[in-house]
Amino acid sequence: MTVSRCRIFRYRLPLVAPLPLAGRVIRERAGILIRLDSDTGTSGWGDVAPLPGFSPESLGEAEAELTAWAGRLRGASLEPRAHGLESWPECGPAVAVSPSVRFGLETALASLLRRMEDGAGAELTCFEGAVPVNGLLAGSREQVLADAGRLRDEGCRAVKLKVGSRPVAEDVDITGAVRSVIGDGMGLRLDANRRWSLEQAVAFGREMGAVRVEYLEEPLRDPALLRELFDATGIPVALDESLLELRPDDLEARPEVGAVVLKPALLGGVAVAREWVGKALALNVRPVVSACFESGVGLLALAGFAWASTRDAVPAGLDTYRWLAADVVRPRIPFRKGAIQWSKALARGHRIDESRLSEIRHD
Ligand code: OSB
Ligand code: MG
Repeated sequence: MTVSRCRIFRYRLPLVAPLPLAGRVIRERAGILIRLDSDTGTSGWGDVAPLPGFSPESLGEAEAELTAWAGRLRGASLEPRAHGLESWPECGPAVAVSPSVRFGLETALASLLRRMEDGAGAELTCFEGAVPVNGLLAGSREQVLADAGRLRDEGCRAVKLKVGSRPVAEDVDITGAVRSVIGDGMGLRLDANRRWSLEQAVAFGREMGAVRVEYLEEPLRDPALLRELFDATGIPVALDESLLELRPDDLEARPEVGAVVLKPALLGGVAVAREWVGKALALNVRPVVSACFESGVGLLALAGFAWASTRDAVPAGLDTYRWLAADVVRPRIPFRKGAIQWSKALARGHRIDESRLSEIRHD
């Protein structure tokens, strides 16, 4: 079987509220869908959406790369049971690919191959499972506490609160308030996006006293001090931004690391993220598969990857989908009981909404 066509479409999705990200504010989510068609009449969709402030590549750069790939992929042969781009002779490691582009190409290929094996049916990626979602808490105190209550009532198993942008004493207070709202039964994760000095983080940990948290994600401006923070507070840390400077083997001999936050669109695709999952599980570190505000196409790929990685054992960072006021998948992907449940039967009821797409012509 060969790739008969590779089409590229731009999308722009409104957000439910302006989203503060790495010192800027985005008001809509722009990205690209790629559609690979096989000569046997099956297609696979992939999502390429560099995140401003986080991705090294811009959307324009990703688009230029994809246009080049579209030409290269036409006529490429497909090996049904192969995994990832590496197994495609035309697309080996020698070809430079930006992280978001690799994620989109790999997932489009994986969904195409999966559908060829399953016998088409639905248009979207099929996996069978229910992936628990880590509810994301950001914004004002009122907003955070209201969302925490709602997520608890929905049956969510874990929430992640953004900290580090208020004075430490206020973060201590709001963390305790969230714990009171969610009770003892839910995981509480904190993400400081490297805003604290060691002194601030130690003060936070000490003032928190008995309030239990699962981990503190990227607490420090200087990540070289994470071990010192752990020794002073006993709170495990999660690595997110730091992973871009590390290799999976670097997780060895890091007792302070309790979790790794894996965003395939930033790390350089699913194959790379899979290596992190393997190493993390071997070391008893929790792999938390997470999103970067992808559309429903990317979200389903991430949910499928999370399911393949840890089944329902680790709530995944997929609540970013809630920020999208519209989607390219119609109807929207449902969240039920704090989880993304998906199956071949459900997938058949969903379609790509082409009215949301504008095709980029290339030759
Ligand atoms: O700081 O972890 C972050 C999404 C995009 C960019 C950065 C981050 C995030 C998330 C994803 O928080 C959601 C999650 O991890 O639960
Ligand atoms: Mg983070």
